Amino acid sequence: MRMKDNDLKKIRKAMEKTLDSKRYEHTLGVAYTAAALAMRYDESVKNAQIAGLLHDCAKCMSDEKRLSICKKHNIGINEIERRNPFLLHAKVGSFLAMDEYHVTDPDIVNAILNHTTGRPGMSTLEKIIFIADYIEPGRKQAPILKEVRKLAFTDLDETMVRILGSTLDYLQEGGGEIDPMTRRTYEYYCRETERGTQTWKKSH
Ligand code: DGI
Ligand code: FE
Ligand code: FE
Repeated sequence: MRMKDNDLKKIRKAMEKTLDSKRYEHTLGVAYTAAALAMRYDESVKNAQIAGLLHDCAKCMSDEKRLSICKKHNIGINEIERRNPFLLHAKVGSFLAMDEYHVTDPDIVNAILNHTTGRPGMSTLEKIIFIADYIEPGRKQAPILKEVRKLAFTDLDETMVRILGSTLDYLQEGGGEIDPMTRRTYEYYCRETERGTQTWKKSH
């Protein structure tokens, strides 16, 4: 599909086509929530919408397809990703954002790339997408949702700590394999918020 990287309407239509309806609804929720956070934190509202719309663009395809895209385009896969190929939807999504949807802004590409595990030293846009993904109106389950929905509009770094701590707990309890990046991101934002080595680390 030919489009300029700022063509919101075309990106939305493309997502409606490529995603299933549940994921498309989630995508719209993330885009609007990211836009609201961008208003709050003086970021580009348009970039937040583009990144929000595209963040899960590689979600509705088979693991085989994600792996074959990586192979074809020499995108490196680590051991964790090989064992948990769903994690690749972020990496493959950031590739497709550039290759298929003609996004050139590296901050938008990084926001898609790092939306699942985060990374130490995220940009404001990266944090906005990570957080919007978690708090968008369609999300229902997470026990800390009410609290972080409010906190997101007060302090992004504190919100990162709360979300990552809860995700690590969830993975620990459910036996999910933890990507070292998820833990590194958590520890980084604990330090950033000067809460030291705190709750999650203490108990594990
Ligand atoms: O794609 P979404 O469902 O909208 O959201 P996402 O890309 O943030 O993925 C959420 C899932 O990713 C959630 O179930 C927790 C999981 N996750 C986050 N960090 C890790 C992880 N899963 C594993 N196995 N390891 C991680 O480090
Ligand atoms: Fe995702
Ligand atoms: Fe998502």
